[in-house]
Parts: sequence; C-alpha cells; structure tokens
Amino acid sequence: MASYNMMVKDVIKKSDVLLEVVDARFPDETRNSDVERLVKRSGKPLIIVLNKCDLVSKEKLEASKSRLSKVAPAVFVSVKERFGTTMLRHKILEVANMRGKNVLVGSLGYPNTGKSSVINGVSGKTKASTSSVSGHTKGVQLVNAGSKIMFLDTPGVIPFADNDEYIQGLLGVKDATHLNDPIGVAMRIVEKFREENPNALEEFYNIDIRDLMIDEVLEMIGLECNFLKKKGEIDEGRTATRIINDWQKGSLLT
Ligand SMILES: Nc1nc2c(ncn2[C@@H]2O[C@H](COP(=O)(O)OP(=O)(O)OP(=O)(O)O)[C@@H](O)[C@H]2O)c(=O)[nH]1
Ligand SMILES: [Mg+2]
Repeated sequence: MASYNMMVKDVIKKSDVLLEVVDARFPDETRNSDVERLVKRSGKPLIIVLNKCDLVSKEKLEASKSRLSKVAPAVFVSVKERFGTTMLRHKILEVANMRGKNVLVGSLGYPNTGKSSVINGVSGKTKASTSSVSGHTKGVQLVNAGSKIMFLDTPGVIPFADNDEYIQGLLGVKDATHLNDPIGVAMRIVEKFREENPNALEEFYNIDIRDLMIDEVLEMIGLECNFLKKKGEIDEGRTATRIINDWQKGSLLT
C-alpha cells in the first residue's frame, strides 16, 4: 500500500497530464477514488480513458461517457480495433495546453485495463510491453510516443480490498480457478447482466431469465450447458467457471 501510494504520487508529480485507464465494460468499478483525489489535489488535468470499447454496446458507452464527463474529460478507446487513439492524442495536447513543448503523460489504473496497450495505440508502435496476464508491467517505464508526447507507463498496483474478488474476476486479474468463491463472482456477473442487458445473457446461453432468481439463472445456464453431476443435479462450480471464462475471454458482452 505504501509503495503504491508513493509510486502514484511520484508519477503525478512528474507528469503534466494524467490518464486514468478504466475498462469500458465496468467503468464505475475500475475507477479509483484515491487516484482521482490525488490528481485533483495536484491541480493537473485528468483524462478518463474508457478502453476495450470493442467489448461494449454503443448505448452503454454513451451512458458511461455522459456520467463520467462530469468528473473529467472521457475518451473512448479500443486499442484492439484501433479506435479513439488519435482522439486521445488530441485531447492530451489540448488539456496540457503546453504550446508545442513536450508533454509527459502518466498512465494509471487497475491491472489489465490496458494501460500499456493504450500507450502503444497512441504511439502507433509497440513500445510498451503488454500481456493478458495481469501484473505485467514492472516498475515505471518512460515511453516516447513521438510528436511531443512521452508516457510514464505504470504497473497496475492499485491494491484490491478484501471484498473485491468480483472486480478481480471482472478484470481477469484472477481466472476462475484462482478465485476463492467462483460461484459468488459468477452470480455477480449474472446480476450485472440482469440489470444492464438481460437479452445479451439470454441470447448467449439460449435461456429465458424473466422472473428467475440469480441462483436459478445459474442453474438454467448449467442445464443448458449440460453440466450435470452423477446424481443429475447441476454442477454449479463448473457452470460458474464457464460464465467467468466466457466473460474474461470477451465472448459474453454487456
Ligand atoms: N478486447 C480488447 N482487449 C484489449 C484492449 N486493450 C488491451 N486489451 C487486452 O488487455 C490485456 C491487458 O493489456 P495491457 O496493456 O498489458 O494492460 P495493462 O493495464 O498495461 O496491464 P498491467 O501492466 O499488467 O497492469 C491484454 O490481453 C490486451 O490484449 C482493447 O481495446 N480491447
Ligand atoms: Mg502494463
């Protein structure tokens, strides 16, 4: 915790502009109030980058953008589909307002949100190393993105609270086999879909979830996937693993 705080404070101190990279599928859960408070206190400009937009519907993106724009300028990016990075570059230069001088941009956020990928997207080249395994970037790295922009790529070391297993599952920081309570995490994912986009869940698993309790939805999915134990009851653990895997692979989209 102490080293994380020191790293974040140091990056904020050195940078002219800060990016908070969040996962567009669940921006609220991947924003960090400590980071936002520290940036605000510094008086430096903050841009919220909603990355992985390719995994989210246009309606959801618009709703997130109008909500987040009240906090800071929000830019949609999909590094995968090469979308939004030119816009981000312009936004960085605009908020920095440094009249042709080099701008140093600190990139902060939870593990695996795509901090290094966003830097590569803006650079137009693979300059920062990325990986599907979270905790990839070690230490703060200086990356020259060309055309007046330099980045500080940081490790996603924001600590998770003990009860944040759900966010770790959502972010893919832990796969289903490493979660203590995969059934609980899968139920939260189902709940999220039921609130935001029940049709997507219904179509993906070919089920009808109207009037069902969350645990009944899990059972329906297990039944549809034919995940049965010897005595015929539904294998909830296997069903939960399937749901978490489908989410983490990006097959199941809100
Ligand atoms: N679908 C999709 N996946 C992406 C996108 N950007 C990054 N990813 C994937 O997300 C994973 C993490 O990307 P990184 O750039 O290494 O993330 P990071 O935030 O730097 O991660 P750490 O350094 O471990 O904190 C990789 O598997 C990327 O391929 C995107 O726009 N869309
Ligand atoms: Mg990284």
